[in-house]
Amino acid sequence: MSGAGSPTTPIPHQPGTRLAIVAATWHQAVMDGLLAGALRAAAEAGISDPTVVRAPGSFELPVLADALARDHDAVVALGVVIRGGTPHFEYVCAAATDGLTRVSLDHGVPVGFGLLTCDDEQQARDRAGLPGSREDKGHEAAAAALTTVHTLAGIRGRTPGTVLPA
Ligand code: DLZ
Repeated sequence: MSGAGSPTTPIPHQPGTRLAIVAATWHQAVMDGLLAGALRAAAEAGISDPTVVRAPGSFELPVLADALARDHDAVVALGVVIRGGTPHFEYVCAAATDGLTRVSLDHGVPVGFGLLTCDDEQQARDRAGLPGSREDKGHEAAAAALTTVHTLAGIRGRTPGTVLPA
């Protein structure tokens, strides 16, 4: 998937938002970049103390996201899976993706999808928000979750007949 065309809209200022970040631990340097990007997005929204929880691997992201979605307004899930020589990659990526989608819909809570599924370590570094990276997927995932919190609040609290701003 190309990163071209990503939005440049600012993250809404919403300091009271209960934000949780769940981050896997495989591929530490890349994970450090993703986590730093997500925390920067939180700070841009005025959130200074998000909950941060570590998962052993990306496969465990959904169960932890599920627990966090019960008492947070948004969850950001971060992980890196690198393709190996067996079909294991497909299973871990599919389980994490399906599980996170289910958490979001079951709880009605936005889950930022910051799971990198890459052919090699270099592809992951290019997307990790590290010095020299082309993209910053941790920031992107947190920005998407926080923007969606704002949109959902507008939908759920709106006066019938009003048109939400674009
Ligand atoms: C087992 C495994 C492998 C081979 N690769 C990765 C990876 O690249 N990224 C990641 O986040 N986790 C990996 N794991 C661990 C699984 O996600 C999971 O933690 C274990 O299978 C234990 O349930």
